[in-house]
Amino acid sequence: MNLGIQKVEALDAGHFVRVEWEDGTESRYPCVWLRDNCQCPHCFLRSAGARKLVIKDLDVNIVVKEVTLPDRKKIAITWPDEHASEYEAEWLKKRCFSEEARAEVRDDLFLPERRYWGSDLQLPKIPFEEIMYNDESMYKWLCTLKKVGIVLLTGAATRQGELVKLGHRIGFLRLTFYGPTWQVQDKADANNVAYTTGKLCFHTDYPVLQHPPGVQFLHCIKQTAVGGESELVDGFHVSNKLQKQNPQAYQILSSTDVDYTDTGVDYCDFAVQCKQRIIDVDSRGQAVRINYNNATRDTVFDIPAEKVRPFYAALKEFDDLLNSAEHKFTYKLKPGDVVTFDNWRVLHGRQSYQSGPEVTRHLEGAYADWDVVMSRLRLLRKRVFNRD
Ligand code: OGA
Ligand code: NM2
Ligand code: ZN
Ligand code: ZN
Repeated sequence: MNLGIQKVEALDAGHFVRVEWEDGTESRYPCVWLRDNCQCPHCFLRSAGARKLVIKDLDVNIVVKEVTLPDRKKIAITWPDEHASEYEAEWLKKRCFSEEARAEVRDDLFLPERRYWGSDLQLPKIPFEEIMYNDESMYKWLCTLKKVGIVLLTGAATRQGELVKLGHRIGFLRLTFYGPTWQVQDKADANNVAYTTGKLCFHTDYPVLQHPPGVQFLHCIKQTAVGGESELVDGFHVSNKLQKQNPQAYQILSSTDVDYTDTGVDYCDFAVQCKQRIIDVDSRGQAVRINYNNATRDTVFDIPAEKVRPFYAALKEFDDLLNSAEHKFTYKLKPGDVVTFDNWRVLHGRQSYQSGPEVTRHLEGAYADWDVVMSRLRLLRKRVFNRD
């Protein structure tokens, strides 16, 4: 849809430019924004797609001297200092300031659509091989990961190193103190509760990091005969429920700074500390990240004593909802399965299993950042479907 422009004029004593499109609709652009976004080589470095103009040189009260329509595909502006700018119709259209146009661009850039689920989850599955060789499958994987929060990749080789390949396919993995990838198995003197045969209650990984990993991969290399089942729950769905059922608990969990701690040696030695809200919300109060790992929640608790019991009561309400049969999805990983999930949204756990002299269960794990995953998704959309 390459809509042309039929008319352009200055409004508001030159503080706005009004564009009338060929279909009769209009867009209004503040002049300070137009001047700031001049696309000429003096103001903009095309090779980097980045602004050269600095704020010091921007007059926030600037008005246009003249605006013209050289042809239906662009407008031209002359500024009071005779600087000349041109803006293409398509470029302007995408940057229209109307509520609807901004919502459309926002949705396109960040894919905020969520499909909530409970125990009825139809676990999305894609063969691991397809992801490695087919861009369309890769795109579908990442879109589903964003929308549903979980995708199972099936049929991977049952050896270490497959997640490194997956990481190369996306771009790169997130290195943490537990290494570029990490081995989930029963270990002597475990430096993390995950490296035992014990039950893991619902948690998100690594809330002790200021920017917890956005995406987690768990590759099943070996699975034990009895126990070791995986559990999953949609943390955003449950947060919404909590907000409705118990607004006070939601308020406490979304505002209380909880201390997390993790000390030990792995990739290198570490002594990590962080404060996180268990339910992180955006400016509109919508949950955008769950930060909850009961194992690494610190004994230090930096809140006034009288707020402590109400906090625990709120946490128990949330934990009960997470564990309700209606919300919990249970399955058992098979060797060759790679579960990929949104670690900011989906809480995961595992049932305990028998310990013994032999390693009977082995997962290789890795993390990626949402920035890297979303970047790959946008590039795939552009290359595979020729759209941006
Ligand atoms: C972990 C974890 C799940 C499992 O290592 O953080 O949650 O099934 N593991 O062992
Ligand atoms: N592991 C699995 O928050 C956490 O401690 C998550 C991280 C050890 C890499 C566990
Ligand atoms: Zn310029
Ligand atoms: Zn975990």
